[in-house]
Amino acid sequence: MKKTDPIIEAAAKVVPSERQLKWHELEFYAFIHFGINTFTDSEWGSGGESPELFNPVKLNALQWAKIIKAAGMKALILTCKHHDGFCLWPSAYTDHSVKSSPWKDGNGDVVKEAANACRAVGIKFGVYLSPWDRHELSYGTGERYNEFFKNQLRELLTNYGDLFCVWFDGACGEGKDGRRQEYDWQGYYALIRELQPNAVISVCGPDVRWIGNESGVTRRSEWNVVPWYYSNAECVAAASQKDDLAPPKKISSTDLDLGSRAKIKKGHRLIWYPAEVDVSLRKGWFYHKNEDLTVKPLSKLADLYYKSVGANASLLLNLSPNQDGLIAERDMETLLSLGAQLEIDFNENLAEGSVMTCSTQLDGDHGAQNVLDPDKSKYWHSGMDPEKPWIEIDLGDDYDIDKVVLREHIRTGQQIEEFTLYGEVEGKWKKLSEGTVIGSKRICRFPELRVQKMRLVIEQTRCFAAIEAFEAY
Ligand code: FUL
Repeated sequence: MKKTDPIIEAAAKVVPSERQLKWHELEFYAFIHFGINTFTDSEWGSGGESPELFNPVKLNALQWAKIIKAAGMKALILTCKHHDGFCLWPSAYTDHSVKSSPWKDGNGDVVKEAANACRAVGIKFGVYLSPWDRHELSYGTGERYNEFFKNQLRELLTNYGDLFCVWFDGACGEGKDGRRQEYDWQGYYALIRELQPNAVISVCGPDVRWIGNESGVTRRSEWNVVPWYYSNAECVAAASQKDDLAPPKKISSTDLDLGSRAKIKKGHRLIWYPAEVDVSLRKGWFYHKNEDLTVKPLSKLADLYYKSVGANASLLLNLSPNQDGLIAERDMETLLSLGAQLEIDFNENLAEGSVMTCSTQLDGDHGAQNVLDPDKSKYWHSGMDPEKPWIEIDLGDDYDIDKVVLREHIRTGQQIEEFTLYGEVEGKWKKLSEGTVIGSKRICRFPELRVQKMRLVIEQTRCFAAIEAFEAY
């Protein structure tokens, strides 16, 4: 039996928390950027905007939720407060909110409407709360602002039902001579764990990692297991857009290699810190009429989906309701066509009912047939330190296939470092696809081929191979 390096062995033992496992299952969900910026035609408000401007007369959160669901997304994260400090809920700690606006005579609550709409259609709800607040006078005072921020956070954590996510943005454009606020991250996290223990804390938080750009680009290998310091990378309030004055940092979410053997060999403590791709349907995050023509076409969206969800990263697609409080026609049509396209793409799993074999297995309970069982606790396990183990599928007949979906059993960690997928053509194995990590989900796409048998070879793994699902389309 070959001896595995102790550091690699340690990496192979890092596993996700229950809340992260639940988050992995969501795969594709929506951001909504909506607020005072929607009414001032800007992306970053100054904090000096009048709440009088906020009046989305036709606001219909049910329209948002229904479109999100029809597009194939499973949750929504709402910008409850962006950098301008305007709150979409009637916070008791500031007047800079919906309660000072003409909308519903100051009696409205967008957060409540959005949370209820999500519940009504059966998707999850999460909150975005910008730590950087350009309106709040106590910003920059240290403890006083931290108390204010925790009070607002508590309102969101207690009044809107179960949250699946709290999204903290690292952006801060105060500049060199601006106010400097030291955030009490640990205090924020403790409050979230206490009041919403199932919610992941994303970006400036320990559970979900920012992909490192806002254009939907993923790395060749998105590792879930990375050195711990990446969970701090965004917390320095200096890492996002428009932040030209920030000093270059040594550790960055944009690093190309986060978790390869070479990276983790340095022996730093390792954590489960999976990636999320945040990208907007339009050019900007907020609605601007003059960006109506920038709505991404279906082909681009499908590509984004395959390159994120299909490459072990979740996709957080941003929508921008307009001044009426509605998702505009063009955006809606594109989203509905995306939902329809995904349904067609994954309409019938041709692997169902097939026969699986394998080169090696841990024991009688971990055979290859398990990968066809929808029960997530059943998986193929190769046994320890295997030499290029494989599983093979016999579809029982010839089928035209152009996609194979693979899932590692991540409950037992992320193990696979390299794989090749073959199809049998006229008695010979032809390479269909190859890649590095599989992780939570890998979608292999290749030119359509008529095949009956396919073989997945695990070329390199950390300690063993554990595959939970093999699907063919
Ligand atoms: C960035 C912000 O500055 C943008 O306005 C937007 O909210 C994006 C999701 O994150 O850091």
